This record gives sequence, C-alpha cells and structure tokens, in this order.
Amino acid sequence: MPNKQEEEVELRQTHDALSIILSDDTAFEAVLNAVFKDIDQKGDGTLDNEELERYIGDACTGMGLPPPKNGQVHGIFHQLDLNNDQCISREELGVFLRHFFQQQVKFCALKLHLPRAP
Ligand SMILES: [Ca+2]
Repeated sequence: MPNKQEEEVELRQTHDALSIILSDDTAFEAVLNAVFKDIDQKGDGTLDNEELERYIGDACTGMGLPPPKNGQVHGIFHQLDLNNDQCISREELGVFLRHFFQQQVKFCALKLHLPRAP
C-alpha cells in the first residue's frame, strides 16, 4: 500500500531529523531559540501564561483542533515552570522540548520497528 510507505518515509524523516537535533547541541539551541521567539510575542525574554495560551491556541487551530480550555493551558504552564516563578525561561522550555523530541523519536522508532536506542 502506497499510503503505508508514505507514512513510513515521514516517520523516518521525523525520526532522523529529531535524532540529529537531539545529538547536536548547536542544532538543538537553534530550534529552541526559534520556538521560544515564536511564543515570546512581547519579546521580553520570558513566556507568560497569556503568550503560551495564544501559541497553543494557534497551534491547535493550525491542526484543525479546538483551542484548549484555559485550565488546560494553566496545567501545562505549571508543568513547564520548574522554578515556579510564574514565567517560563528559555532553559525551562528547553527541558520540555528535549523531553518532547525524545518521546517523538521513541514513538517513530516504535512505529518503524527500529532497535531501541541505548
Ligand atoms: Ca520559571
């Protein structure tokens, strides 16, 4: 089936791209900076709840999903805000992004039946 093949190509591309980003600090920093800048509408170098809500709302709209309820964004915000100072720093976003990419790589590897990473 061509669809399954296309899906596999996409999974492999995602897997390889994220593996490179995770193994290359310079690449990871570049991605982190781009995502952070995208969310940081005010450009003040930290992310607040309002900015995160707008970003997640836009992302959902882009994927054709309904925007999350306010409580859901609050929950995500508190998970990201590791030092509990009510704003998300670049480092805190980095912790999340690295974890998220690792999960994505694992998911792709599982789907592709690749051997487990050490
Ligand atoms: Ca914080």
